[in-house]
Amino acid sequence: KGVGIIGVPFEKGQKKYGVSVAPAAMRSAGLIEHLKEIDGLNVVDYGDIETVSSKQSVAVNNMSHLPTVSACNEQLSERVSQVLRDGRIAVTIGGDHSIGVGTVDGHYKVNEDMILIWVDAHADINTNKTSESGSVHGMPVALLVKELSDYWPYLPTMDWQVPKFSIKNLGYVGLRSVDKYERLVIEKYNVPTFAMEDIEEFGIKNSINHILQTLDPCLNKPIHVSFDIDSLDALEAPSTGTPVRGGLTLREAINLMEIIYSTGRLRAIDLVEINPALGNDSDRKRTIEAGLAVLRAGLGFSRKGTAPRGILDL
Ligand code: DIR
Ligand code: MN
Ligand code: MN
Ligand code: MN
Repeated sequence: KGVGIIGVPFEKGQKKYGVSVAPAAMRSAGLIEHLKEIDGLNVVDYGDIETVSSKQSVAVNNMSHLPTVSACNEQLSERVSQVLRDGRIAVTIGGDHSIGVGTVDGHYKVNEDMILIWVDAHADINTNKTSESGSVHGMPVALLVKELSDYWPYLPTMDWQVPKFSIKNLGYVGLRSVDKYERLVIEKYNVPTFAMEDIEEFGIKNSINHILQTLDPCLNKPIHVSFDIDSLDALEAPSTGTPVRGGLTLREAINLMEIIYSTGRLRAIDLVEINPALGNDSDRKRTIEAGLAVLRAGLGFSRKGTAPRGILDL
């Protein structure tokens, strides 16, 4: 059982300073050590993606920093593929959520039958025509899915990324801030979605099981979880760029990740939008701890404690 860690110190998919510091902050909070404490988990750090500001001056209407976002994701996609080909679970620490383009693209290249669980307060399925912010972190899902490719103009610098992933393999958990056209797309394609009101009704366990069952009735496909820390309630994870009240408790998020882990098919986790520059020390600490808890739950940490190696050792 192995995992490969990738850091992506990237923040050009949104407008606030600080989300690029998250990989360093997570590492100094003991990310690698904490994961190594999980029974039988072999952890390799694949380092950080080099993020450079692109010199290319292409401008696409209502899409900020596209060449820079594209350059980062092109490298990230390769790195994720490499980790997966090494037989490891790819754990990517963002960075803002625009890096979901690279992680999912990289995963799809290795596992074409993958399903994608997008855990977020937001649906991130705007195009440059529907976005009210022009920030690419609100657009990664729309860039990835082939069904929406006709809704985009030609995107210079993005030729490396051909959308092949089908929206039929996507599910949402935690939504509570969905833009008008995003809702239209979700309804048009009938994307299995457990927004907060649905989680209230069915509970987190039934919600995720229903999504897994719907996307993959035979229950044998590789799973990718793209986890935006703002899916958590703003009280649980205050240090994030677009916090929304009324979200998942950390207990629900841990349980969600435990359930997905227990399928034995979780192949990639993204943890994005932690912004250590926002809030005070206590906010920062709480948010990073929440992120660590989510990752550990997704990688097999048991809240019951570590199993003894052999009963006779006692
Ligand atoms: C909004 C906010 N829907 C947008 N999206 C965020 O900018 O498109 N995603 N914050 O994480
Ligand atoms: Mn997001
Ligand atoms: Mn979000
Ligand atoms: Mn966000």
